[in-house]
Amino acid sequence: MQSKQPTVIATWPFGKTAAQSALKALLAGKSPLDAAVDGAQAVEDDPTVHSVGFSGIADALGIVTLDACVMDGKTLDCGSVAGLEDIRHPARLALTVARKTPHVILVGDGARDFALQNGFRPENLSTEASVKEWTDTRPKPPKPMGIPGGADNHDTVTVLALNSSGNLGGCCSTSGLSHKLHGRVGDSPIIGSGLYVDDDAGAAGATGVGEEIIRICGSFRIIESMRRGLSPQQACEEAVKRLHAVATKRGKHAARAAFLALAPDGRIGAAASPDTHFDFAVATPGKIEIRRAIEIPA
Ligand code: SD4
Repeated sequence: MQSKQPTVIATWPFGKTAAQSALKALLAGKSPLDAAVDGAQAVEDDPTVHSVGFSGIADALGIVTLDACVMDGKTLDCGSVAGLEDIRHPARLALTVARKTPHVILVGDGARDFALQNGFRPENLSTEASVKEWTDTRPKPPKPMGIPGGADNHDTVTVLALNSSGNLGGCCSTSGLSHKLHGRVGDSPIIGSGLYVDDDAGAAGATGVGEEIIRICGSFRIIESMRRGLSPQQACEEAVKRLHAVATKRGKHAARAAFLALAPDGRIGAAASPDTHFDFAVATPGKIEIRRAIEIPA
C-alpha cells in the first residue's frame, strides 16, 4: 500500500495547538486515535480556552460539565462521556471507556466515578476568568439557556488524524453550549453526530449547535456520503445544506454549525453555515496552517 502523508485537522484557531500535539504524537509512532486524544488534551489543558476542558464555561447552574468522545477507524471502537464534572480530561476518559469497558457511553456521576477509579484526579474546573466570562455572557434577564449559536457560546475541539498506513482516529471534546440547561448533552459525545471514523470511508467531526447536528446525524452522514463516493468537501457541504433544509422545514432559522472531514487518502473537506467564521488547523510534517471553511448560504 502506498504510504500516506500523516495529517491532522482540528477545529477552530485553537485547533493549531491540538493539531501540533497530535501530529507530534503521530510522528512518534502513536496510533491516530491516541494522537487525536493527545491533541484534544492540549486544548483541554489551556486555561485561555473557555469552551473545552479546564476553564470551560459553566451551565445554567454554574456547574462545568464536559462532553467528549473518541473513535478508532481501524476497529470502530468508540467511547464517550457526557455531563462529566470535576475531571479536566474527558477525551482521555472517553478513550478509557473504549479500552477498559464493554460500553460506549458513561454519563454524569457514573462517568466521574469511573474516572476516579481509573486514576483521574478531581479538581475544580472553574477559573477566575471562566467565572467572569460566565457572568458577563449570562443571559440577562436569566433564561434557562443561552441563545444557541451566539458568537461567544460555542467551540468544540474536534481532532481528526491520519497516519502513514492510512489509519484514522478522531476525538471531540467540549464544555458544550455555555449556560446550557444542567443535564443537557450536545452532539460532541454522540457517536455519529459530533464524530464518526471508519478507515474504509474517512473521519468526520462537527462543531456548532449540537441540537441541529444531532438532528441530521451530521458526522455519520458525511462518512456515509464519502463511502458512496462524494469527496470530503462535497460531503461536508451536503451536510450543511441538509442542516439548513431541516431548519427550513421546521420553520426555524438555521443555527450555526460546521463540519470537517478527512479522507483515508489525506483529502480534506470543511463547510459551515453562514456567519460561522469557521477556521480550522491543518498539520502535515513541517507545515501547519489555519484555513477558513467555505460558508454555505442558508
Ligand atoms: C455542543 N457542539 O455542545 C457543541 C458546542 C460547539 O461550537 O461545538 N460549539 O452543542
